[in-house]
Amino acid sequence: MFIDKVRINVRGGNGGAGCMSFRREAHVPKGGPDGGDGGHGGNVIVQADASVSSLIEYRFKHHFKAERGTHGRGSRMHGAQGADLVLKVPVGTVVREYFEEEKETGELIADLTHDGERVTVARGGVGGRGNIHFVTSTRRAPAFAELGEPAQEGWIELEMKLMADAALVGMPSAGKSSLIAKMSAARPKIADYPFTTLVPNLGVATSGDLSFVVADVPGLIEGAHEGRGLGHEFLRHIERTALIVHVVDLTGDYEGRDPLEDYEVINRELALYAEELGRRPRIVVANKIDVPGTDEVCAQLAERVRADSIAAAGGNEFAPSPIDPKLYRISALTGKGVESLKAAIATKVHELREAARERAAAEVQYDHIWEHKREAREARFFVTQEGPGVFRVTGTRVERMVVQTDWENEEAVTFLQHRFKRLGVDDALRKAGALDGDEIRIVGRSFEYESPEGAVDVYQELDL
Ligand SMILES: Nc1nc2c(ncn2[C@@H]2O[C@H](COP(=O)(O)OP(=O)(O)OP(=O)(O)O)[C@@H](O)[C@H]2O)c(=O)[nH]1
Ligand SMILES: [Mg+2]
Repeated sequence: MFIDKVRINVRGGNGGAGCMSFRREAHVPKGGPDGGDGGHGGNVIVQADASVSSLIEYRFKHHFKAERGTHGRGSRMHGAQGADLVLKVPVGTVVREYFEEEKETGELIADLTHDGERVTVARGGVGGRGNIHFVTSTRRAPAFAELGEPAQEGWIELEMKLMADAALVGMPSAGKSSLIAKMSAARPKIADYPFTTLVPNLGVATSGDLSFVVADVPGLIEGAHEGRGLGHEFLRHIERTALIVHVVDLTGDYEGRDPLEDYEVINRELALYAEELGRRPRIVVANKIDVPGTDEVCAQLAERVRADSIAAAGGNEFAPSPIDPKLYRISALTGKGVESLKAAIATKVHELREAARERAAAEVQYDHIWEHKREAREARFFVTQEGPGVFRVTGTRVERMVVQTDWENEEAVTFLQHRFKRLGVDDALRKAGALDGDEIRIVGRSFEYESPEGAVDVYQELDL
């Protein structure tokens, strides 16, 4: 079918460790620090690519990892950066957070609707800084360096959604499948009973040197927005198409239905499903003009479309309107009028695509938004009391700092204490009621708490 969904685990590359080293030269007895930085780990990036048509690649392989950064070395030599891992997905892929343990989908990370659009889903770890960075007026020979930062890791959900440029919508038996068959190489089933089409058909139509993807959606009926008929699920797909091509059956399906009434019903259903769908750019098509006796109703429909177009432009006849003022008269059976309809759709689709591309370039910066959200979340930390005199501090950034510290090295630990103080961890502990001598746990480490003015001493490594 048209929805394809996979869940994968992504992990950036860890940062390389910074180096602790001192210059050694024959004639210099004790050289200054010269330990280089570790290289940054690579990121995992999801990128929309027009040449990829499915998520099949992610069906069987679920773990993806970018390259790690290498360690820094002496003589100020920096480690190499790990390469990014770019996962290519079809245009129209929605990327979300996924929580594997809870089996729950989280926030939207990105909706990749354009070729080349990308988002970083797991950042590589920053390389640890070498000891040359930790020189201060009082610390001339820092005998420590930072370890590399562990990379981000997590599950994401990729969902591919049907991406057609134009969707043919209308009542059952309006001739939507007949029309897609005339416009493209698609060969859907065509029959004189309603709901012949059960799943959308896709076709590629070409007009001059422009081409577009058109979808033939199952017929909509009154109440479709609340689940009547088959239309509801497919209204969801229409949400993603730039242009709606509304096909009206001039014969009222030989059932004596009023085509004008049909036209209103479909407009209403679209608007009720999503207000925004009611304002989506639209082209109206009158089908079955080959059937005698349809001229009058066709003229009435043309008048209605013109009026709706003006209304949609805010009552100004000369302003651009999302509804094409022209009614396209065709016969999907004989092919009459189909070429000029195709040309109109192609032109409109290309206009809309250009506009969307500009919009995407101007405003949609998923990386920015997502990064920001994630950073805010990671900067948070929490203090919980685990028992009498025992507190635990949790939070991504705080925990990462602990992991990045070389615990064998006293200077490195002192440096960590300064960072904690700056972040407000000490204050938060005091507010939570920690007293001198209490035990503070962070990831697998344990500290003795001393009031913020004093120092925090490490006294043991917990075996958790
Ligand atoms: N005379 C005439 N008949 C048409 C025309 N277009 C379609 N039909 C007939 O109308 C009936 C329905 O056509 P389909 O193309 O299956 O209609 P549909 O809109 O796809 O219908 P559903 O899939 O059921 O929603 C068939 O018998 C077609 O042959 C036309 O332009 N003129
Ligand atoms: Mg059909």
